[in-house]
Amino acid sequence: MRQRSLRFSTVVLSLLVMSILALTAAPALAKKPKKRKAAAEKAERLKRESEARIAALYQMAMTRTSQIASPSQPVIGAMNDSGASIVAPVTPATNAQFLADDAAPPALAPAAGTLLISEFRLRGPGGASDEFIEIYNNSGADHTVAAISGTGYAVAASDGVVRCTIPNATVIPARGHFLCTNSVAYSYSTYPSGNGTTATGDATYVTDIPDNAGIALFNNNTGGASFNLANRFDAVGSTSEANTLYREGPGLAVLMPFSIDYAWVRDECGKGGAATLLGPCTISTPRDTDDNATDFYFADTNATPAGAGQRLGAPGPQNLSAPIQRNSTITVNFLDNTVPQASAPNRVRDFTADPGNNSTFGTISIRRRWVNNTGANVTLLRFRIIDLDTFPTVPGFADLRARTSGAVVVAGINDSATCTAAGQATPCSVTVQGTTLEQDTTAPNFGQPNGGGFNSSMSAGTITLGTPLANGASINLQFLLGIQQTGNFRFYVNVEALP
Ligand SMILES: [Ca+2]
Ligand SMILES: [Ca+2]
Ligand SMILES: [Ca+2]
Repeated sequence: MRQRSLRFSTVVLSLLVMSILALTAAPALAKKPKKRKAAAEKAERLKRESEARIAALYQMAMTRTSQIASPSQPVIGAMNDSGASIVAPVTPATNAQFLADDAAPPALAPAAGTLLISEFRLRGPGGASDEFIEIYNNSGADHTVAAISGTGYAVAASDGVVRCTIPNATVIPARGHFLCTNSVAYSYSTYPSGNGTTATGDATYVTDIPDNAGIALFNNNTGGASFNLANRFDAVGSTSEANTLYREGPGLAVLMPFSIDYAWVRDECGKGGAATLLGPCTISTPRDTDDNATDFYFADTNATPAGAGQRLGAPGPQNLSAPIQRNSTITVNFLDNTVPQASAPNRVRDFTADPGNNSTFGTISIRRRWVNNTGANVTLLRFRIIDLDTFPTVPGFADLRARTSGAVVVAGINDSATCTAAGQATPCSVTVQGTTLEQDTTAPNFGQPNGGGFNSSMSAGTITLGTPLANGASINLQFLLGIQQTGNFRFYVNVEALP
């Protein structure tokens, strides 16, 4: 059979990435004011918040204007391989914070949206209790837990019973995570996390959460009447959840109780996990429209039809030690800026059939140079797939499977920046390091035998505590994708790094 070559779309703009960041409010976590001053201070706070919202909207308008005026701008820091020109990544604005103010009272009632449930499952290969609930700090500022009552924030199910407490004084880093797991059967504890750590629970519980039940995060663990809408950060549940306190909007699709390796994942691209939407991601942090069905997608390692559509992907539980999204400070370049993005060495097509490795129609290797602009040594570097074309297949669209790859040496580079970073003059020969599909292969899990998809992560294993990537230094990396069907494709990742 004659193989078709891949076709590529030619879309360019990213409009909303920084706008979303700019609109994110920091929690105001000052000391509790005296009661007699409370009313006056509340009025003052409301005034400040109003001004801040106007400032944020103004900044958003400015950001949009400047981005529209620069049509070659790629998704910032993320890898755009749907056709955009990644020639000169711009330096994005800082994560502007508008509500942090030492004089403000604690923004704890309700503070909805400050912390989110970003990923979870209520069953897995380990059975009904193979559960985790991942909490995400949806702001550009560290969040210090300070409950309005009790000993911390609570992750509770719709039976009103606290599963995990996030203890008072816990600091959840800006854009960081906290992981709550059911210690009876949680099975993802060997999935990589931070330096020397894996995705173990930061807090654990033992009481099963029923399939399709709702869960919520509250600003206290007192329970009872204190679990109410005003005290709720976030909630997610299915359409079969009767108590609206434990879901947002009509709810998620009801899952059949299959003990599969799945997760509900909050969309970080803005396309809701759509299989056939080419073009840039419109966001790069977890989406929260307060409508669960819009904000989450379902994925599992076999693309199982379980009631919520099919989508190849994987769980990616993140805990306090996990690397944090660094799209704005770890920037991406072509491996060789003197040739088009679809040409070698920036993109290398291998037509060799390799069905055993999910590459029936060969592979595509996407090669980029990443620059550490964080201002510090990077000691851990990985990439989370937030959008791609994969299984199930759709006519005209590719079916790509993320694979582990090794290092390759690439000669004939004429890009002076790439050569300089490698300590050479042009033309030069550089090493492009491989990336590793991160999996949990400890029973009862089988890793990702069909290859990586949505929410899978790929690590740059040469970056470690002992061999960090210095500030200003580069690393050349390849991302190897098996091709099970040719066609149009896109492939977007978020950068996750420590510190
Ligand atoms: Ca369960
Ligand atoms: Ca929400
Ligand atoms: Ca996650």
